[in-house]
Amino acid sequence: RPDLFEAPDYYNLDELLTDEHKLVRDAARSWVKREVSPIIEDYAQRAEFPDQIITGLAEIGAFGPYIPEEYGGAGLDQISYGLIMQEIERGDSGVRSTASVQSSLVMYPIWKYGSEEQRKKYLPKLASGEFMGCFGLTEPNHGSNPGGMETKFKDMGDHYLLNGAKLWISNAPFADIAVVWAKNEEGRVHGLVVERGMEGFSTPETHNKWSLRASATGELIFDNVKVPKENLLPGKSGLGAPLSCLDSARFGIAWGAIGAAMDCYDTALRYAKERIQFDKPIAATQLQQKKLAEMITEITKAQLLAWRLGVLREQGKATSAQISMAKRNNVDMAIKIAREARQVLGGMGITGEYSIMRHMMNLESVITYEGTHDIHLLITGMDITGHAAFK
Ligand code: TGC
Ligand code: FAD
Repeated sequence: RPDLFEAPDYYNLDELLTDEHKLVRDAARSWVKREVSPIIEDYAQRAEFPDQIITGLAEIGAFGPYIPEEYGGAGLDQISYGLIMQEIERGDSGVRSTASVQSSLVMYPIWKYGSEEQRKKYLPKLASGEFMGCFGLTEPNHGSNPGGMETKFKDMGDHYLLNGAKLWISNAPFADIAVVWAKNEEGRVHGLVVERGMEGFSTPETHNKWSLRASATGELIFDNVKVPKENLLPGKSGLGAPLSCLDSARFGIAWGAIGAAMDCYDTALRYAKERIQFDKPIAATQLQQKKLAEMITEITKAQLLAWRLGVLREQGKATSAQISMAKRNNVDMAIKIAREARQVLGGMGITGEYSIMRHMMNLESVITYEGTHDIHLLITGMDITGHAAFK
């Protein structure tokens, strides 16, 4: 019942937002209510990505919210980007994944590290949804430790020869282009744009997911793929290049997770007020109030964290470790709220009649991708102690 959704704003955070922020957020919110919430459960049940929403995502500015307008982006600020992600993830984390990948992991590296020709060739089409992209960093043997990647390319004079494989790649099954991170003969990481149709490039879909079912996930296989030299991103090499893209995506996830938590809280609150047991609403019992009161407290703290991070990021002052803290905290907050909210609904909580169980399962991916819960803790640990415990 998406028409009933009201976003909690316990600390009057709206007062910290500009008119433009509210306009952008409200447009995304009403689009999600209209186009995503009514259909998403069905698509998740069928494990299918609803590709009819691509045009709408582009229209609400979800593809490249902060990419300059000259390249087709929406030219918005970081808080607007966060608010769009929040509203989309209120609908479904998988749909937000598609938008995160397109914006922060495909458009961002092309904008930041691409040549002017690459920007003009790809960005407007990615912003309009005419092209969809994916980002290949993770490999079968290298997830948390992407620096160990084995995918490699060789300079063949007039082209590069790419070999290797990427696993767990969002949007891979339908992507027109892939931003792929691979090592050259000296072992230096570079980004390459690989286009669908290049010989030796295939994208088999990953099936049997219990999480993020409305998002298409797959592999990227490179079997002697000839990549034109002009497809190498010339602006930056080294692991820092893909990791800086992750900063942008993790920032969006810190906001997105709030959307999923809001939807769970809102659903649980409404249900608790309506559900009568022992002749009174379960909302009148102390145990359910404890759950609901803790949910709104945690959502409010997460909102403040995200907002402040948005200000810092807009000023170019947010550190990677600050972004890690917000991603970790907010996703953990959301998954705990989803688990509690599901219990408030009793047996009804396990059905697809309500969105909570879907959010809960989706968040198992969100707490794992873009750096696991553990890795983000270790990033904070390294930041405050100076010791990298993951090495
Ligand atoms: P380390 O030696 O620490 O760093 C290598 C170079 O990178 C620099 N750097 C960063 N630069 C920009 N942003 C960051 N966040 C950075 N973190 C590190 C660093 O300064 C260094 O630069 P230089 O010039 O000295 O070479 O690297 P490490 O190999 O020890 O690894 C560090 C660690 C573990 C934190 C990193 O590898 C990591 O974050 N691992 C997690 C992997 C991960 O998050 N993968 C995500 C894959 S994409 C995805 O999941 C998409 S999900 C779909 C969706 O978004 O919806
Ligand atoms: P591993 O790295 O093998 O970790 C397994 C466990 O060990 C985790 O609990 C981890 O925290 C722990 N661990 C690892 N190292 C340490 C350590 N040093 N100390 C303590 N504990 C440790 N990747 C992409 O490149 N592009 C995508 O679009 C993308 N989309 C994804 C979509 C989905 C649905 C999923 C599930 C994943 C996606 N990923 C993507 C991959 C994702 O980023 C990785 O799954 C994630 O980085 C973790 O890697 P792993 O799965 O190999 O786990």
